[in-house]
Amino acid sequence: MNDVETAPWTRGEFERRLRAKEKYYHVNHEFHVRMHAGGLDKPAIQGWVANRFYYQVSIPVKDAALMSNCPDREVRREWVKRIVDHDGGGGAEGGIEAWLQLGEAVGLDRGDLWSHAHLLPGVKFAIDAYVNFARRQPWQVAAGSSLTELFAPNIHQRRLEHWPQHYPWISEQGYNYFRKRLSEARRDVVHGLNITLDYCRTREQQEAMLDVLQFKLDVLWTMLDCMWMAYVEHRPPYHNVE
Ligand code: AHQ
Repeated sequence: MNDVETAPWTRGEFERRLRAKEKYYHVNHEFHVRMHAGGLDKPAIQGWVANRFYYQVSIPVKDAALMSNCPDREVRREWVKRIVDHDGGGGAEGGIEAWLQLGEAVGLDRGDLWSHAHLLPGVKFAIDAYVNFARRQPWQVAAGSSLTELFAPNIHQRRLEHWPQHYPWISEQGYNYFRKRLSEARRDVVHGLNITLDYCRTREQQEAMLDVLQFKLDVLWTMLDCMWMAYVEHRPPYHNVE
């Protein structure tokens, strides 16, 4: 292979290629497109909130798994903020509590969420694959897999803009989580992107990290495929089995 095909990309070119994956972000999944256009009924919104709760409670476990592989105190002092953002602490209730309030805002009980009674098998498999990936991979690679959040502020903004007009039955308290993530996601990706750009020195590492980001994009997309089948097609697993 010639040098152009093996030389590492510049830092800027590598970041551009990471960001170019935005087109695969789950904001473009038909489930979200329909959600933001007001095309989902209440059970579908409730199903999404209940299934995403498993993602929300899995994130701090994923971040703790990453930290357990990270010997760098400076990185851990920054990365630990993600765990506190979700679990709460230091006087703050945290994102899991905010998501429970989103659950109540869409008409679910806290017990409905904590029991994971609505959790679809395929959603669980996709999220567990993400947590197990973070357990097994070098911490820098696991950090790179969080970079789907490069694209997250846009999706939180869309919910804040479109839900009130399309779903007036959702009470205002439900929006606190999305507002909270607007600033937290922006802070997190600065740290995660710098780790990723510093770590990927060779072309091989850079190309492997693009595949890692695609894996995480696939996790998010697959979650919504399962929810589409269950809540739009009304074909949840075993729907045709007596
Ligand atoms: O609420 C989200 C969140 O806390 C995180 C953490 C981060 C990670 O470590 O992978 N990713 C993420 C995401 C959150 N919300 C999703 C959404 O659509 O509301 C987006 C998701 C992500 O972009 O990975």
